[in-house]
Amino acid sequence: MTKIQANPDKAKQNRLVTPEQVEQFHRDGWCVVDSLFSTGEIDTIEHFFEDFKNNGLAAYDSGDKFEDIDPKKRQLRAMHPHRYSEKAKAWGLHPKVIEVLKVLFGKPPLMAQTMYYFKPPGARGQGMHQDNFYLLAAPSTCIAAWTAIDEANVDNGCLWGVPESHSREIICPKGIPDTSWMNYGDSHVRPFPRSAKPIPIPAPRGSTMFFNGQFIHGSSRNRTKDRSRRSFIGHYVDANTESLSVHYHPIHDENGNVMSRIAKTEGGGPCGDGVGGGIH
Ligand SMILES: O=C(O)CCC(=O)C(=O)O
Repeated sequence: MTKIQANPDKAKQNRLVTPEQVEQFHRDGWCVVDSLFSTGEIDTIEHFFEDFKNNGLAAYDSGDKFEDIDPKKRQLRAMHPHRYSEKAKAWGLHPKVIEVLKVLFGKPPLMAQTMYYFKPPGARGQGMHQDNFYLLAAPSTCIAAWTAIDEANVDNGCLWGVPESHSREIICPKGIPDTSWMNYGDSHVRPFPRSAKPIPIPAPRGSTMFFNGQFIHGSSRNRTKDRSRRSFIGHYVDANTESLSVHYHPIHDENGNVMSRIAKTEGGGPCGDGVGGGIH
């Protein structure tokens, strides 16, 4: 795998992300950037998805409808909403998010996926994983831009991540999955490395967390009785990407054009067929 290279000159020229945030991204695997979306845009996204959940589309996990999913058992999330709505596509390609991704990748980004997590009170967490186990972007990796629609903290199920884990290769699963909440085994990261210590990463409403596709992360259960933990997420690859899992095509450039030259990986990548490369 080609690692994402830090480019200090590009970082200095940019006003949306500080050199310290860029340094943290390259050192720890993530950084949180405030206010790329305006308050009005966050309100609009929130209202859009409150309507979206009532539109009867089979746009959720496994092609199910919103009402088919029990959030205590499965992730309640719209999958690829940009394929259904030009508005969701425009939020995925938000110029300020694209600008920050250019600095972090050091190259123009391409959009491979969007998601919207509803995570209502009581909803389960998500096991620890590395995104590029699923996306299989090659020769480099992907970056996630995860925007908090509600303030996210330990109580309502914020993200947790393992500092510096992005310098690892993709971990291939061994043994039997453990399916308890925020377990370290219901994903591909098993056995969970003893040296890896996840920390909570709280995020204010409207802030965007960027993280590397090798970064080990997951999220905790929403333990509140009255607060959702909603988030809008985009996954991106860089313009030099040669191949990507078939599940993430079509891929869009920053102007929304489809990039058809990128090969579709049908198998499971480094962990073998039937293991990696699925929908994430
Ligand atoms: O928002 C969450 O709970 C998990 C999101 C996630 O794992 C991702 O975007 O890769």
